[in-house]
Amino acid sequence: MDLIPLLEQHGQSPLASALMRLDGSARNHLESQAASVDWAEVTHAHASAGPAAPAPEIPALLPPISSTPSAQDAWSFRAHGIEMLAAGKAAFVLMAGGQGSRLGFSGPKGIAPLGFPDDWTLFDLLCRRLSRLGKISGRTPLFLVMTSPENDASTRAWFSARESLFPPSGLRFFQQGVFPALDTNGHALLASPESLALAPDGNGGVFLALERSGLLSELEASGVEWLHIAGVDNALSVPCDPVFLGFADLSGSPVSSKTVLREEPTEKAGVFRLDTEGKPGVAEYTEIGALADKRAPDGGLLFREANIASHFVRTATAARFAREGLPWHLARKKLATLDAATGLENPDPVCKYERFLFDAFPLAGSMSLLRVDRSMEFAPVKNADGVDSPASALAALRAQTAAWRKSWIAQGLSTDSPLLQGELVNPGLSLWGELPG
Ligand code: UD2
Repeated sequence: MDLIPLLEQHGQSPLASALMRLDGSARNHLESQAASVDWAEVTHAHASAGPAAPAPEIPALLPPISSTPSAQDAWSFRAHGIEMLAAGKAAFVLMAGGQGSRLGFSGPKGIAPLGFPDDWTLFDLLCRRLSRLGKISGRTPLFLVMTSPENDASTRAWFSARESLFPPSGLRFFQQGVFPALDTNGHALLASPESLALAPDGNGGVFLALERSGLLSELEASGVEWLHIAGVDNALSVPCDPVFLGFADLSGSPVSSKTVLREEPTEKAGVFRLDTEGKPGVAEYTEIGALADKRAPDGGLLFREANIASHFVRTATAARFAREGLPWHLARKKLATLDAATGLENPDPVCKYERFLFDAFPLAGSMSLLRVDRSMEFAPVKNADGVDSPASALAALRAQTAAWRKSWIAQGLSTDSPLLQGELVNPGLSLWGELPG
């Protein structure tokens, strides 16, 4: 079917009229963008999640159980995880398509200047920790970076300028999908007279993007059984953490997530929950509603397993998730856009549609939750200052270094050791406070 009638059929007459106002290369550009969009999916997203969509009824939900392994169990999980890393059975997938805009930084969050010692960025921390893991296990896990069209070039450029930090042979880049930004009537908006307003489709795009890039087949062919899929924001993130890998592999479930104890009802983190059929999932903080404050008999929050965006998913399960159409979630964002009908500036917040990767979890049947120590494992960088800021993340890194140094001195480390100098222990020297050796 020709493009114009197709657009008309899907209620996109304003875009059709915008096209008819153009000719030459401008028309070709807008036409090729419009032809690449699944307009039936756009109609579905706006109808199911848009401003006029019926509020999704919150099903009856129950709190899940998480595991907090003893030190002994953690060691055995770690030993099993290191064996798996040595055999190349796990890879690290970094969700890095989001921009550092809330930090006031216009580039990829992974390279945003944070005021850390030696100008370490979030990417620096991850590269050093992966290299340390390679030293411990004898094999550095493959490092896959999901970018978005807006930050792909600058992300790749950062890594290619630092080959000594992380070898290009161990890196793969892949782009997530984009989705049209709409006005409240569901009409596609323009970024310029000849281009659509397109935004990254949320971290739920990770499975389809892995498959479309061919990387899922490469991973399966090379014997990778587990994917550690994690957000870029967390300054304490240990990629392919062997304790987590061992725990996931021995859990018997195809999906495993790390959690921290949720004590603040207003914390901006999703909460793990079970539905009445026992299916696991996450209620995002933007949609949690009255569940946020519910209390258990012990006085603590009933839903106390906070999602820290760190998940192990079996590779075969990720391939299955890629074929599932995950639900859409609406975010209202201020975005410079033009009304397609008039070509004039759109003054209102746009309707941006995102998919969340944890919406695939109910399809897993079962999942296991590993409750970890927030002070050692979770310090996200989201805001320019205050809560979840570079300053709070640096404070967490300093506290972690202080705790490690205390245990090293107690183990007899000589006081003039380089490990006891400087502001922070180099993240490439110790992952869980083990003495480098
Ligand atoms: C995320 C989690 C939330 C909690 C919180 C903890 C989701 C949907 N929500 O909230 O439950 O764990 O983190 O800090 O996971 N990203 C992309 N592409 C996109 C959008 C996001 O790669 O299109 C990445 C982004 O770079 C980040 C991660 O996904 O690494 C989560 O970012 P977010 O902004 O989607 O979610 P957030 O931080 O509000």
